[in-house]
Order: sequence, then structure tokens, then C-alpha cells
Amino acid sequence: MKEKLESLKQEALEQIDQAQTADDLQSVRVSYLGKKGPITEVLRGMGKLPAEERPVVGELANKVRQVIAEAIDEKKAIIEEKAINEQLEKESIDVTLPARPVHVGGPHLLTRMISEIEDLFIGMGFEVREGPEVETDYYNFEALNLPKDHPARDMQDSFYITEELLMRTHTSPVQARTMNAYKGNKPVKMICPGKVYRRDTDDATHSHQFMQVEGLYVDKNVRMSDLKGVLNQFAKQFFGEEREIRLRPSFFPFTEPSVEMDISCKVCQGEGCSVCKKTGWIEILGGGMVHPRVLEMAGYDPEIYSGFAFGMGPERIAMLKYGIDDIRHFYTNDRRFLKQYHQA
Ligand code: 2NL
Repeated sequence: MKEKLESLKQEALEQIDQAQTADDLQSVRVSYLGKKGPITEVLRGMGKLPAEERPVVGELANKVRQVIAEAIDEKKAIIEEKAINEQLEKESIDVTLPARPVHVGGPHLLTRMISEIEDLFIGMGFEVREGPEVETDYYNFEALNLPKDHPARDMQDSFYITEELLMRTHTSPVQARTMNAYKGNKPVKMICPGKVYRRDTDDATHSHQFMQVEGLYVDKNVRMSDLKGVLNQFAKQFFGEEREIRLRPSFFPFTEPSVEMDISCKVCQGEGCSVCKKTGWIEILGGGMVHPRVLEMAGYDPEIYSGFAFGMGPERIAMLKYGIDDIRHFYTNDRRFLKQYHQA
């Protein structure tokens, strides 16, 4: 009987050793330790043994049972650990791998141009103001010395909504409104960026909707030299220290005298090339001294106050800065175009 138990033990331990899975172990457990297993059978048959052998065999059988049970538990722990390790191996992530790039958008080139322009003028003490895109005829035209019979007020040139309302054709009405609000007794130093509308057929250089940044400085003793100083500072900061500016006489209904500002051509350093049409100079913006009628209508006494104003087109400036050949690129949103000007 002892030998039988001993060999059962060896047999079971061998099978446990060979077991690969939890299922294998479970069947070893059932076949050796189960109710119908050989050890249970030995214990059941104890009655037939001589009385003095019973405790010895009983103890041995229990011991064998215990050894097998322990071996199964041990092996089970090993199998479980192996399974966990395999899973960890399979599911491991390499945290040192470079991350997949996340494609984020960025401000539109025009938005960036306008922010840069704003920053430069803020640096010179100007405040930034915005106003409505749907304007009254009064603020868009009348208050800017464009009376009812002025050719610029032709129905063909603007988007009229009613007789009295239209899409603004420039951002000047924001400045006229500001002067009105200050009631003629406070200096004004502002720029106003925004969308404007003209009834044009779109082509490489025309768009029915585009951007404008206008500036206005009204105070006592504001002179043409102040305009020139401010514009010179802007041009050098925006286009580069090495750029020169020049003012040429021009005409606008809302300024007198009026000027246009050129910057020296960067491509040919003033020698003359195709970019500057052989002149050495590139036109950037228009401006002048605020017309006394405009000051007067806004409630400023032109005998006491004077001012300068200017206006520029961010599209034109971006086209010159980056060599963009078609204004429609700004509004057709081809990502191949937009992406080139993305900045983090
Ligand atoms: C241009 C020229 C200009 C102004 C805008 C202005 C505004 C007020 C009074 C007087 Cl409230 N003038 N604005 C003056 C001269 C020129 O714009 O070529 N813009 C793209």
C-alpha cells in the first residue's frame, strides 16, 4: 500500500511538472485528488487493512494528498505568473517612441499680418477699435466728405442694402464714429482693422471683400511730419530697417493734403526691377492730413485740432512681403497655400 501511494505521488508530481495550462492542472487535481481518485480510494479501503497499519497508511495518504495539492498550487502560481508576463510583453508600449504629430491649424496669414500691424501701432500709443460692417450712408460717406453727388457713391461701386444702409467700403466710419463719441474735446489715436466691401469683379488684384487697416491721430498741433515719422517707423519695423520711405502727393476726399507712401524696393535695392516696375519704389499705403470738413462734422474745431489719417490693405502688404501673385489665394482656402504660412 505504501509503495502504491509512493508511486501515485511520483506519477502525479510528474504530470504536474508537465502541465502547461491551468486546465491541465485542474485535470490532474481531479484525477488524483477527486472523489473518484486513487487516494480517496485508498482511504476508503482502509477498513480492510489490519488495525495497526491504518494510522500509518492514513497518515501517508494524507501526506501524499497534501504534497500533491501543494505542488499543484505552486505550479498554478508559476503558470499564472507566466501568463501575466506574456500579456505584459504583448501589451507593452514603448514610451520612448516619438509621438504621432498632431496637425493643428494656425492663424490665417491675413490675421497674422493684421496682428503684426496692430502690435507696431500699439507700440506707438494707438488703440485698436472695431465697428460694424453694415454702415449707414452717413458714416461711410457723408461724414468723410463724400457728399451725395460724389462719384465714389455710385450704386455700381458699393453693396447697398437699403437707400441708407450699405456694406462699408472702408473702415473710416469706425474712426468717424469714435471722433463723434469723443464730442470734439479729446485726442484720438487709433487704428481700425476690418473687412470692407466693394462691388468689384474678382480677379488677381481685385476682391469684392478684403481687409483694411486705417489709422487716425487727432490732437492739437498734429503735423504732416508726425505722419511721416509714424509711417517711417512702421515701414522700418514691418519691412526691415534698411528700407527707405518716400511720400508722393495724391488725392483722397477725406484728407488735404493727401499723400501716398512708397518703400524702397528690396528686390533691386532701388535699381529698378520687375517687382517695382523699374521705379525702385513700391506703393504701400495712402494717407494725409484729415480734411477740415471731416473734423468739423465730427465736432472737432479745425482751428484748434488737426490730425493725420492713413489706410493700408493687408492683402497687398502680404502679397509684397511674400511674393503672392493672386489676391484670391487669401479667400479660396486651398490648404496648400494656407499651410505655407502656418506658424506655431
Ligand atoms: C488707402 C488710403 C486712406 C484715410 C484712408 C481717413 C479716415 C478719416 C479721416 C480721414 Cl476718419 N482719412 N482715412 C485717409 C487717407 C487714405 O486710405 O489707400 N487705403 C487702402
